[in-house]
Amino acid sequence: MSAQQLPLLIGFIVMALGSLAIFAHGDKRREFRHHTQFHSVVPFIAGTAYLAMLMGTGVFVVNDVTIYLPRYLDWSVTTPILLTGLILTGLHEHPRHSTYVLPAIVLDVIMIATGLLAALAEDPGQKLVWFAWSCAAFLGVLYILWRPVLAIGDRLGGAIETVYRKNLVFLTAVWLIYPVAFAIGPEGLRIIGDTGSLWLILILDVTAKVVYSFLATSRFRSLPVGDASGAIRA
Ligand code: RET
Repeated sequence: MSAQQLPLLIGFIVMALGSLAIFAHGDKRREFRHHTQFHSVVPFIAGTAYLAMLMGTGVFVVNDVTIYLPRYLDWSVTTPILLTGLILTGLHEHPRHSTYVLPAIVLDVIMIATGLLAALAEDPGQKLVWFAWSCAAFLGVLYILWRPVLAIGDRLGGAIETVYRKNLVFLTAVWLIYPVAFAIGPEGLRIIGDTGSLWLILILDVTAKVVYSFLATSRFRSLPVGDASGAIRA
């Protein structure tokens, strides 16, 4: 097994087991069970991507840099799921406010797609443009989470708002490290090499997907039925 394959194998195993653990432990009450479903599929998707990368499917070299295509495909599906779960929590499941979900997903998918373009771009100037564009889309996502959704959630109040705030802080803190990891990695300034970058992204992915999802779904267990007022009224 090569040095690159070990973090990929660990990623596959941790994601597969994490998916099962989240499904087994998450809240099963009617009002909250969709969060358990959302969050347990996230590591399942990531496990699929890690399996593909472990076998070398969709892994290719461009301009001396190894590009892991399954990683970007994974992120473009899992990050919208994570955002949808978080935004629904912040909006207390109110269908009236769910219009915030789509713009957040669009910005998020642009962030991942232009991140892939930044990785693929050979010209340093073009690479910088795509990196900056990806960061701009990311700021848009953070704006939606921290301004309108937080304001609506605060107005609606209740214990579910505390869950939103805790999940929001955790998600923001972890997601902010991704652009830094990209910038210092082989696709960017090449301060760390391919293997180091795989380990760093493994730690981030396990934290953002398994640890976050486990905590996020566990937090619903402490909520009384009826707290997601929008779901009950709808
Ligand atoms: C990229 C490219 C450079 C600029 C930015 C990026 C942001 C990536 C993020 C990824 C989050 C991934 C998660 C995966 C787990 O499900 C694409 C590295 C801003 C925020 C949370």
